[in-house]
Amino acid sequence: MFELKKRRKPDPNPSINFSDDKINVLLLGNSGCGKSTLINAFLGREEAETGSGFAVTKHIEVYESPDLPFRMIDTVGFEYGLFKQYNIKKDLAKFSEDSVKKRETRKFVHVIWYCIAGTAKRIDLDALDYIKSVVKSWSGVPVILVITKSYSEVEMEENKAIAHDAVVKYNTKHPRSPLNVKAIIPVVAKEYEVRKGLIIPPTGLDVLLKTTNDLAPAAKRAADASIRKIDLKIKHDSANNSITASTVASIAVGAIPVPVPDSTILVPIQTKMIRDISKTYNQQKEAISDDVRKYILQIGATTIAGKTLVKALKQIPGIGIAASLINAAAAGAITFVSGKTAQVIFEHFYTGEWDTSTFAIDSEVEQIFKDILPDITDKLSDFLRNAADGISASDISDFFSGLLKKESD
Ligand SMILES: Nc1nc2c(ncn2[C@@H]2O[C@H](COP(=O)(O)OP(=O)(O)OP(=O)(O)O)[C@@H](O)[C@H]2O)c(=O)[nH]1
Ligand SMILES: [Mg+2]
Repeated sequence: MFELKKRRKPDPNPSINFSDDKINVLLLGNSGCGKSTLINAFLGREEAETGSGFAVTKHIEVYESPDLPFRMIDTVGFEYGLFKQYNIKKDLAKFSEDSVKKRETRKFVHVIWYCIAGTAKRIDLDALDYIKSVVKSWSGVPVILVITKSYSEVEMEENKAIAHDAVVKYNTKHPRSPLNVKAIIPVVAKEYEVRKGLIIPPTGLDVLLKTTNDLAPAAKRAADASIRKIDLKIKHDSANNSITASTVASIAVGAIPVPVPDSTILVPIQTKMIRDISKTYNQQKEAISDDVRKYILQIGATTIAGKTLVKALKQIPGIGIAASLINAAAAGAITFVSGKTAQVIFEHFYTGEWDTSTFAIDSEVEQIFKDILPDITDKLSDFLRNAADGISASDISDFFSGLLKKESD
């Protein structure tokens, strides 16, 4: 929608960078499989609570140490019982959403360690599917299957084979959203006493560390790209909300019968809208934002003053709606197009695709406005032409908000 005629090359180095120096590993797995124990092993201290019996870890928690190249995010283990699972999903969704909205780089998920107890001999990869739907940055995030409590060498091989077969089966079943399993690594996080005099020492931690480290650069790039996409969608939707609210307000104002439709009555509404949009894209402090706003208001006012839009709408054959509603629709259209123009400009400034220092405000604002306007007036004309006689201002408002809903689907 709203394709601009003039295409510019995107900047290969977008200005937004989300990740910091460390990557974050999300640990998932059944309760009691040893996630927190594994974390303590890497930290070199007993920081995460561990234990037997009931589920021990109660909250999502981020652990780090200056000596480690990654942070570890401990989670509540899966348990049988849907209520608990629902809570995990909700908590993870919130955790992940905050990471993007609040730029909490400690919470971005770069790599997943999906832990399976070496004694389990079965593996439920569907649990990962379930998590996939809530972890925002998930799009091909690399997964390492960590087989914990791998005390027996015989079982170790057996478990690796079980895990391998499960992944192949899963990916055959889900060809469009395969799991990006990069390695299957058996570990013993803490020494294990089989019997007096027979102690299994920690193993596999070095392999897990190196494998995770090797994945870091690509994982970081992938996470950055997907987070950038999510961030932009949040901003785009928020700008759309400002546009809808202001369009609805303009329609209400435009429907008041006055002899001549006057653009000045729309100025306060549009000013606030454009300010809000510039703020959404963090552009409110940029000197250019004031000028962009002025030019948009000016071109909007000229369009109304020219009355070409009102005339065009009145000339729709067979249209039987009141003149005040035509004015309302025109007012809505101008505010809508003004908002979209602001959104296009500030969004491109935000992503770094357009450079503010070379942006020729006077000509470009007008060009973008004029690129968007015909598409909207065409759709509006179609809508009015097909509208029933009893159409009201709120139907016109619904038409405009419907355009934005279609866009986000
Ligand atoms: N000796 C030994 N014990 C382990 C190992 N891994 C886990 N355990 C034991 O298994 C039990 C459960 O471990 P936790 O680390 O608490 O398991 P968790 O996955 O964090 O469990 P939840 O927090 O309930 O999800 C504890 O008693 C641990 O001491 C290991 O490598 N060696
Ligand atoms: Mg735990």
